[in-house]
Parts: sequence; structure tokens; C-alpha cells
Amino acid sequence: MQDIDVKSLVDLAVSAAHEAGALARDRRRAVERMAVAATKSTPTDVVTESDTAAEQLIRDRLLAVRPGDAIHGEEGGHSAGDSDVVWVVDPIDGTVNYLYGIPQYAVSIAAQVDATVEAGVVYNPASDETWTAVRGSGALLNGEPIAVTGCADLSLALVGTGFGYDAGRRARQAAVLAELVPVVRDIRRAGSAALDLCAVASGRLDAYYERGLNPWDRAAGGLIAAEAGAVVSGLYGQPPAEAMTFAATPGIAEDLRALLERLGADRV
Ligand code: LIP
Repeated sequence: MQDIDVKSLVDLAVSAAHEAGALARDRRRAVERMAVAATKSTPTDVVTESDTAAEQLIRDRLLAVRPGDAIHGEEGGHSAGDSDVVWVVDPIDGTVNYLYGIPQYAVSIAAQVDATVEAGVVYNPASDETWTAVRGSGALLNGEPIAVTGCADLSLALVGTGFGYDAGRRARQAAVLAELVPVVRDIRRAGSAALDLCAVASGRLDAYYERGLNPWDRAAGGLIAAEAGAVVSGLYGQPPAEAMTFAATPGIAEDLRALLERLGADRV
């Protein structure tokens, strides 16, 4: 592995995230209704011009400093590089929230070095909150250390989740949720995986799970949650993946994971 200064990767990602986040926020504030520029997997899986503009800005800023890096972005796909660094980028995670003017969306940028996420940044421009993490060095919110809750009783756990864009999958995910609701404190569906993972890291949720996430949804937030003390995995001992992204404070992780396995939450 090339000798890479991971702290410089975080600083670059924070700068790019702040600039892209400001672009998205200012464009949203300038209009009463945001237009849908295109749809992807279903008519509800939307893209706005802000998504594409923000990602292009991020690509430009990263490559201006590190021209040899690869970039894997939600809107622009994969651009190859010849360094050991791959940037995993979601320019606006929580696009539907952004479309409706709900201030719960984020720029998510992760730096993978030799296929391991070493640095992550999640920025909510509406709340001006920046979560950062370097592997092995903890997680920060606006520069201050953060940590998961101490919840150790599943019946007292506040659990976040999300649903796919496909109606059939949503119906099956809702059936799993119906079994979960009576055995936890309550459920939150905030609409941004990156911010849900940061909510676990900040103690605003005790746990979060979702099936169907893309790498750009979870790469940065997954590191931030893990560095804040969360168990971050899939089910059945698997790593986080499209099948399941799971993050929980350790006191309830095993009980919740076992319940989700019994409910087949990674197969719906
Ligand atoms: C979103 C995720 C969210 C999920 C949505 C959508 P997007 O990503 O962050 O957790 O429930 O269905 O996938 O599409 O806004 O980048």
C-alpha cells in the first residue's frame, strides 16, 4: 500500500462535502418546488439536477488534489484510477427528503484504501452537522467525540430503518417491521441511510437496519458508526452489504440481529 496520509483524505473530503452540500442547500432554498430531473429503478427513485451537480463538484475537487484516485459515485458511476484510493460518493443521500424540502439529507464521502474504508465524512448541510471518522481514531460530530448509547434492553431500543423503492420489497419489509414494532421502544424512518448510521454513532438511535443499500449509502456512515462503538455488520456474521446493513449499540446488537435473522429480514 502506498504511504497515504489518511488525515489528509478526511480534510479533503470535508472540504468537498461542505462545498457540495452548500450547493445543494442553496439550490433547494432558491425554489418552492424542486424538479425531478430523472428516475432510476422505479418512478419514486428520483434524481435532481442538484444530485448530478453536487457529484460533479465533488469529483472535480477530489481529482484536483488527487488526480490518480478512482471514484465510485451514485450518479456518475465508476471512474478508474491508478492509486490505492477509491472514493465512494453519494452526493445527496436522502434525495426524496431533499426533493420535498425535508432537512434530512447528506453528502456522504468515504475513502477506501486497498478496498478498506479508512476515512468517512457525512455532512448534513441543512443542520450544518459534519460527522467524520478515521479508522482506529474514533468518530467526531463537528469536531467533538461521539459514542453510541448504553442501551442493553431491546424493549427500550429506538430503532431506525428504511425501505426500498420497489413496491413488492416494501411490502415484505413492512411485514418484518410489523413483527419488530411491538418488541422495541419505537421505530424511526428518517430517509437517509448515511444519517441513520450517524444517528446510531451519535446516540440518537440505538440501532439501524436496512436491506437494499448501495455502497455509497453506507460506506462513510458505516465507518463512523463503528468508530463510535457500534456493532456494524450484516446478518449471519456477514459484513454490511446489499443484503443487509446493520448497526447497533453492543448491548442490544445480538438480540436484534437474532430477531432480524429469525424474521428473514435479509431475504425479503
Ligand atoms: C436512500 C437511502 C435510504 C433508503 C432510501 C434511499 P438515496 O438513498 O439513504 O436509507 O431508505 O430508499 O435508498 O436514494 O436517497 O441516495
